[in-house]
Amino acid sequence: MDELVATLRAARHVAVMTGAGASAESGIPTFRDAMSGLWSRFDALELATPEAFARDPALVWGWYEWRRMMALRAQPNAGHRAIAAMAAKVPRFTLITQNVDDLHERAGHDAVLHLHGSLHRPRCSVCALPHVSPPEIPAEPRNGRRLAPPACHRCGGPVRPGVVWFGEILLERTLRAAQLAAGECDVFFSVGTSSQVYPAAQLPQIAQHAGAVVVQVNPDRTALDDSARHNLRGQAGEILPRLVRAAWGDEATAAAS
Ligand code: BJW
Ligand code: ZN
Repeated sequence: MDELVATLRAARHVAVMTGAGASAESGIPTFRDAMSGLWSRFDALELATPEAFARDPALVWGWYEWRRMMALRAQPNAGHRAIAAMAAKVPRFTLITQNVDDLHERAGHDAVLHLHGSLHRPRCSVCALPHVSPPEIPAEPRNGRRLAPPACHRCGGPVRPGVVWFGEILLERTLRAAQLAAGECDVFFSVGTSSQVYPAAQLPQIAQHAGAVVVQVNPDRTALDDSARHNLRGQAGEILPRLVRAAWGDEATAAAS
């Protein structure tokens, strides 16, 4: 920890990339443990594809509505708040997430690079018109229910979740900005991701090749273990507040809570 604390205090640009593990302590299941209750008969990786939506839109839309309701009811956790506290302490900070919830924004970030899109920006699957629904009170998540997607207000096509599925291209300007930050930062954190999905999994490699110190926060081993300079083994909500306190003192985390 001492070496890392000194590196962090001297850093001019810190980049953090989060994955599903960062939201796990807010009660949102990780992607690879994702299916609980009635959804456990499905494979999450098979629902997150354009082919699944084309085959059975109500199945896929129902699953995403279940997850959207869970995300609306969840609150940012100590890990999200520690990342916000770190952002306030370093001269330049870039936050990249693979997550489709808005818990980083609700912890205080206004410029999050959402590599895989958002649960809260549905659009027409035919003409791409953003779909605006009336304000709502988040309902009890409906586990395992099929639900017909709404129809587009312009062309009547089925509305789809505003996320990036397997085989789809990431938004170019978002990916570019993330790659640029990875290549320019002094310290790159990979938090709560299994590092299996590309091109996100390339970002710590870009950072390392450009000379940054790569830090991983994860209770389990991942594909990144061998190349990360520091493997902080544990939950993001415990490790990150401890690290921020060690680097900048108690008031740094108090300001973010
Ligand atoms: C904790 C914790 C706690 C628990 N604290 N940690 C190059 C090589 C090989 C294949 C490809 C390649 N380039 C592209 C591909 C194909 C594909 C891909 O990567 N496949 C791999 C599986 C091999 N990629 C794509 O298709 C991408 N598109 C693309 O590249 O276009 C060009 C192209 C297309 C086709 C061929 C070639 C090029 C798009 C990828 C989109 C991924 N989309 C999803 C769904 C998003 C919407 C949704 O949420 O439903 O994104 S899939 C899913 O995985 C989701 C996640 O964001 C993503 C990553 O998952 P993550 O975050 O790592 O979650 P988990 O569950 O895997 O891990 C959680 C971790 O947390 C674990 O390690 C726990 O231990 C840890 N944890 N509690 C800290 N408290
Ligand atoms: Zn349309």
